[in-house]
Amino acid sequence: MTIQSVQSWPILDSRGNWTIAVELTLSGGARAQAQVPAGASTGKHEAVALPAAQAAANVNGEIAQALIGRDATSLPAIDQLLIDLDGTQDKSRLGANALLGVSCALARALSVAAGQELWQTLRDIFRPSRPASLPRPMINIISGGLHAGANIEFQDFLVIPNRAATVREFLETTVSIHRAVGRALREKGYVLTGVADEGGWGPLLPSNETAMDVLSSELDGRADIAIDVASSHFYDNQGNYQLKREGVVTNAAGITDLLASWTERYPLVSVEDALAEDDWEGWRNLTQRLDSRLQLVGDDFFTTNLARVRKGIETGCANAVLVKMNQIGTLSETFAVLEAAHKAGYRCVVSARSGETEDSFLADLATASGAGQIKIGSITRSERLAKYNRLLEIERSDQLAMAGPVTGGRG
Ligand code: 2PG
Ligand code: MG
Repeated sequence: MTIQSVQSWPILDSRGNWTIAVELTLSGGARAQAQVPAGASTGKHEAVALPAAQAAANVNGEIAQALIGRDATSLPAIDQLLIDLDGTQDKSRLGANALLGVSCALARALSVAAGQELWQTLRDIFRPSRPASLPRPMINIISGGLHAGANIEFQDFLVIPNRAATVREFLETTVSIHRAVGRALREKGYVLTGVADEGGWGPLLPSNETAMDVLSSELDGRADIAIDVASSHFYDNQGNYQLKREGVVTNAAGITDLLASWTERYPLVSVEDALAEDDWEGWRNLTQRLDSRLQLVGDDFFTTNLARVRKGIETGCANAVLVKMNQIGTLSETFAVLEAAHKAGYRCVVSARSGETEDSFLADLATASGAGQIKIGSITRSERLAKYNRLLEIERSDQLAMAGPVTGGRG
């Protein structure tokens, strides 16, 4: 079976920005598409996405030329060919978005050719050391930072429905909490202008702590809390974290103290990017202090980059990895990060971007890899629901266990 054609064209993402779709056809006639997302709070060490028109032109030109007629049966071999063809460390010549679109479209075409579910094909190709399972989600309820007009600095306030036993149950719980929080925000008189980039509320609040207060008051024991501090985006590169809305300037130790105090006051179990992307010393201290109490997730800190994840493991930084395919650019490299993290006892959270498409690929990726957790935004906006609804579909048709609750701390 060979690759017969590869084509790409610009499409719009959920923020109305241009991204790309890629369609790939195999010699047997199987054909499939993939769409590529884009971040707003991007990490400095992410692979480079080129403007959509340029990325599409690269797929239609140089990449198609290199792939047409090639054996399609080994996705890792095609990924390696793409990496070599690009030839840069950061995928800046052909574009990480161009490479990822091709990698994902090929995976899907192979699943069509095999008459399998996408998650089964991914599992068979990459054979992860953990069994496939439905991921437990962390679901956005209140947004701040770059996803909500910088109303407050911390970017995501999410719930983990730890008591739910099925996808349907965790969605029911979350819909009810999302509504209750919306009602509470209105009753308290906070300005609400619809939903933010990931479908959570983006209220004008006086402080980050207010978001924790409002969210925790509506949980009723049904869920725990996760946050994404996304701290690189309010860090001045000189040791200072600027909480402008509260008129406070603090440092790594100050943020660590704040989080430690929040573990005592709220059902907080997971914190992402508590500290800036290159503050390795701060991360080590944070991990020493809170490793047993919190899941400490690296997003901008790791950028799904194997070298950075390995360095984090060796130096005792963080205890979990946020996994975003477009931060690195191919499926093979994404699975390499998942494997390295799991082998070291680090947990993984498969994540969407704030600029998403209606592609549901992540639901299959999280299931196939046994990642255990997924972060794809809130329970409004169709680019989010495409993924939740795909999880419902997988749950309905396949006998898969749901990953266990997310506890604070390692283990
Ligand atoms: C994050 C993501 C998703 P973005 O920071 O985790 O919430 O945001 O895609 O803007 O980087
Ligand atoms: Mg993040």
